[in-house]
Amino acid sequence: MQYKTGFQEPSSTILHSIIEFNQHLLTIIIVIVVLVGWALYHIIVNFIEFNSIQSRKFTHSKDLEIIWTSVPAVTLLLLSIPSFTLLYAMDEAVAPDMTVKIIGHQWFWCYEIDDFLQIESCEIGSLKKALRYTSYLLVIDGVPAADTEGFFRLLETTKRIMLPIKTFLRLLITSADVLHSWSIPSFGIKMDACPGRLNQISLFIEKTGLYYGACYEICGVQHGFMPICIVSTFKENILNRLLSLKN
Ligand SMILES: [Cu+2]
Repeated sequence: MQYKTGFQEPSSTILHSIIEFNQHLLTIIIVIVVLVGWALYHIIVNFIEFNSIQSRKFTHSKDLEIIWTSVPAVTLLLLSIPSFTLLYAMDEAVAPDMTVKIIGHQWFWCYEIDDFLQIESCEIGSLKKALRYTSYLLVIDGVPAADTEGFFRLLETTKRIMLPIKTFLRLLITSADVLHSWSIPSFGIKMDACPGRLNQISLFIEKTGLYYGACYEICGVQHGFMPICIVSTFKENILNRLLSLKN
């Protein structure tokens, strides 16, 4: 979007649902603002205390009180249904195909994938060790511009994490030192990384691409320098990569 007033282009089912809910909310908000605005205008113009006989005699209305208490209450109740549905749906991890453990450090991210350790039935067999990546900020300041063309300053990492598309992923997020927050806006994900606690969130990436994120919890002097970079690709590409690692 030209003026960056909206969400990033959604690439996960979570962000699709969030945007849908946001539009639903916005519609209701507009209706409320128009109705309340119209009522206020009508009252100010037509019922000035000293000019109108009607308003001079008016002191109390039970019916009005019932209406302006119950209508907002029912509106809020109706809004809570899609809101809670979305909230619980985001929390649910039904039979994930792959698990990624994400550990925040001062000031970099570590990733661990050990699903391929003991899959005897598949072609990969078992890898000797879990896949572990440490992903630091890629400093491009001072590097000749020709070598870093297309790179985003402060968003590139030394290692990009490959994740499969159209796969139910489970992300387990924790921290080794202080509070961090692992977030990728175009996935609609923002999960706290707390030391001593394992937070879980599910992810279903819809399309291939390169996705950037960052730490969203002020975690020290280099808080702004621990970006996240995810490459989403077809499952086959990742399996081929794993096969090449095995040999
Ligand atoms: Cu951090």
